[in-house]
This record gives sequence, C-alpha cells and structure tokens, in this order.
Amino acid sequence: MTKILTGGPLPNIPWEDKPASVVNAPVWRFSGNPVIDRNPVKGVARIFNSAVAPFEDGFVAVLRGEQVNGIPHIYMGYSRDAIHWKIDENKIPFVDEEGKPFMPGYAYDPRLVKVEDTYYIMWCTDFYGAAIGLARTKDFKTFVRMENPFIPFNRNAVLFPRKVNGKYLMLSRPSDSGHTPFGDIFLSESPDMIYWGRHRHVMSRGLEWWQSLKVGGGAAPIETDEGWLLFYHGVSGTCNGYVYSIGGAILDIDQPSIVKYRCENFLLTPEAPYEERGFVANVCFPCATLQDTETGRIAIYYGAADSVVGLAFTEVNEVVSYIKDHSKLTDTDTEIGIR
Ligand code: BMA
Repeated sequence: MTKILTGGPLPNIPWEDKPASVVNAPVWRFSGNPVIDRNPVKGVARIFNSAVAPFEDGFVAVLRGEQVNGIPHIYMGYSRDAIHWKIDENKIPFVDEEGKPFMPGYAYDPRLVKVEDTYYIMWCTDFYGAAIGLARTKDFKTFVRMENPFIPFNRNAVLFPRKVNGKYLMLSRPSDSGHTPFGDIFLSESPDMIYWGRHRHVMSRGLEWWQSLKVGGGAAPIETDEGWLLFYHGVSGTCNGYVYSIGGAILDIDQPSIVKYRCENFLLTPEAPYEERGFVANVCFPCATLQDTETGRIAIYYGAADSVVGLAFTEVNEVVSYIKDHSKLTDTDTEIGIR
C-alpha cells in the first residue's frame, strides 16, 4: 500500500467515490463540475488554471482570472469546503520588499505551495517576455514579490513542498514567446529562493501521442513512499490544435531529476463538455492537489478549456499502482539530467 508521507491529515478534503462507469483511468471527475463557472465575479470573464491550499480551518485559492479586457491576473478565493468559492473581485495586491505596490503586467497559471511556514505563489509573469514570477505570503493579506527566479522565456513553475537535501527545488518549463510547440520539464535548486542553479533535465515530451508535443509541470509533487508523485500536463498537436491531458509520473525522492515511473496512458483527457468546449477547446490543465495522509485521498484541481475550474479525484494507492503498471520510460527519463 502506497502512503502519502507529508502534508498531514486533511479530513475536510472534498471527496466523491469512484463511479462504476469509470473503467479506463484511476482518476474520476467531480459530479458537480465545474466548481468555478464563467463570469464568477465582477470584471472577470473566466477563471481556470488555478491552485488551492488548506489554510486555517478552510481553504484558499490563487485563481487565474481573465479580465473582461482579456488580460489575465491572479485573484484570491476562499472556501470552507474547497468546492464553493468566495472570490475577491480585486487582483492580489502584490508589493515589493519595501511594501510598495508592485503589480505584474499580466499574471497567469498560478501555483500555490507551502514550504515550512510560508506560502509561495508562482505564475507566468511579464518580465520582458513570459517568465516565472514569484511571491510569498504567510497570512494571505500581504503578498511580497520576490526576485524572478529565471530569465525569459519560461512557464509552469512548480515548487516542491519541502526542501530536498537542504535545498528548495522548483520545476519549470523553458519555452518561447508564443504557443510553444515544444517543451521539457527541468529542475532547479536554490539555497534561499533567490539564487537558482544546478539545473537538471527531468523529462521530455513522451513517445505516446497524447504527450508527443510538449509536457509541463502541473501540481506540486506529492511525497509518497514510492517517490514524488507528479501530475503534469502532456500536449498533443492535432489538425484542430493542441489537446492538453493530465499525465502521471513518479520521481526519485532524493534525486527528483530521475523519473522512476511514467504512465504511458493519460490519467484524464478532455471528454466532458466543459473540457471539450470553451475559450480554448480540449484543455485539462492541472495546477494543484489537496491530499489526506490518513485516507490517501487526492483532489486534483485543473483548468478546463481555458474557461472554468474542474475538480477530479483519485486515491494514492490506486493511482501509483496504475502509473507503475503502465510505466514506459524514455532514455532521458532515467538520466540524472546534466550534459
Ligand atoms: C498554455 C497556457 C495555458 C493554457 C494552455 C491552453 O500555453 O497559456 O494557460 O491553458 O496554453 O490554451
């Protein structure tokens, strides 16, 4: 039996049992999807690729909100049950280290990861080109922007939820300025969340068609006794455009640039009407999970069709067994990742 090792009990995690009709994957959708629908709050037309975390006796979310002028920014959400969200209609008021307003020109695809006593927000920011923005908060009232960790172009930054060998670790996906038709996941480490280096390659696009164009980190890796469980996105280029599916891999616990298992099958692919139809059709884009160490339950939050937020469920033992049973590694997966 695989166990989740860190994060602690989360008895109020949202949950629904697996329906008997789900036979092709170890991940199933919440019957009440989408959990955040279009026009959720004044001035925001769509909320999608967004991240959640437990906070105090409820939950918080950093939400990718596409304003009615089309420019994305990050908004706060608050919830008692991680299903029904109260959304702040003001953007997150980022400040610099001196406390002066320091707003990004745009901000999208946020992740939210707690390391020790601090919550970090990573997003795609305007840094003379798309790059990674970073901020910290302890109370979700003051949000201090930190140095941008990497030069452009880069997206899909995902911090690990604890230091490994005394260092902070962050996944990212170097890219170009457009709708990047390539992309591998890399790992970088830092002693202080300011200086990043010792970059390692983690995984390239896969051999399988659903992830044959590019891959990118998704939710913060979950520590299990089999390794770091990573939900990521894999993209296929079809004659009608890109299709984003959710994939699963398990990274070595002490050297996470080594992929131990990588599932050849997608775990979730656009099938529901709110995933197949929307502002950008055929997108399932995972950004966060909640997990309960007691039961092994995992709730996955993903953007659907760049329009709404979806919620899906799995259980750690079931998903890890499925990934191991269907693992197909490439040569670069098993390398330490430096040349
Ligand atoms: C990517 C990002 C995501 C988006 C996806 C599909 O490049 O911009 O925010 O969900 O494309 O449009």
